[in-house]
Amino acid sequence: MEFENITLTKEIPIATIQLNRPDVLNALNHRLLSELVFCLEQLDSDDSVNCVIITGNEKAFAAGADIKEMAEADTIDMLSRDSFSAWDRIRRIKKPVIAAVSGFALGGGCELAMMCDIIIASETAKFGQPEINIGVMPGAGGTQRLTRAVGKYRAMEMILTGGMMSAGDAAKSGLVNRVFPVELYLEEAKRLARLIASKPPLAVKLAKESVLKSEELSLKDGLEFERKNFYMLFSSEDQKEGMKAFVEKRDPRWKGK
Ligand code: DAK
Repeated sequence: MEFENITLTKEIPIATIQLNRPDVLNALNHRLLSELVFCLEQLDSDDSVNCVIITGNEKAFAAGADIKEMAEADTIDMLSRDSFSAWDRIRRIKKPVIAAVSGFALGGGCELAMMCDIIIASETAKFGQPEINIGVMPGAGGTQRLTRAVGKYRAMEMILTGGMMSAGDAAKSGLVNRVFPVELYLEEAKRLARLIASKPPLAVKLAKESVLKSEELSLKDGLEFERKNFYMLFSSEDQKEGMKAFVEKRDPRWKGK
């Protein structure tokens, strides 16, 4: 697939996908989302890549779904476009994905960042769900993920007023892992990606899967799910290698098996 709206840079063992529609603040049109999903799925099955970053540019991570593309749509158009399948496929990516956010992360842009596993922000990042201002409401997880991240009261205010949250407040509220000056946020996201990429890939994937399950399962069911993934890793070569390396006081050599 030829990419028109994203760029992919591999710095093995990490890869960075840059959303690339700067003239419209990276508004997420159908084509961009298709390219993003295609690229993420390719990277998910690429053994040389262990961690992925999604980023935008300094001014915008993404200012939401492309309003011009949706403006004339009716319910049947929205249903038949089936654009939710792209979002569902992003949710199924097994490798860790870091959002490196600067500038606007609004509507679908905020929802995309929240679908990532870790959010690193620049000091200029602004998060919001402004759909209320254009006559709708969040549709790609905003009411659920924002509420889980920042709590009911902050999420309710943001979603009902369409107001934006600064990077600093997002970090205080638990929506953002860390905030850096704008010249450093992408490099810091890469540093974190390289650290995660240096860990045993199978354990990383199963740990990610287990953490995500905590959003869906009761504590009892989540603990059982975690236990099964934990047991499963004892049939991996990396478990033998990791524990042997510890005993032999040397660095482990991961195989991802
Ligand atoms: N869509 C299309 N174009 C956009 C855009 C957007 N979301 N956001 C900005 N642009 C375009 C502007 O139209 C302008 O284009 P030109 O007029 O130059 O051609 C250019 O980007 C620069 O924007 P501004 O001139 O407005 O720049 P400012 O710095 O003055 O303002 C702003 C920046 C971010 C405050 C403003 O652009 C703004 O309010 N943008 C809209 C933000 C917004 O309402 N976002 C939510 C969109 S609704 C779904 C899943 C998800 C969704 C929908 C369906 N399914 C699975 C079915 C999500 C919905 C949304 O995200």
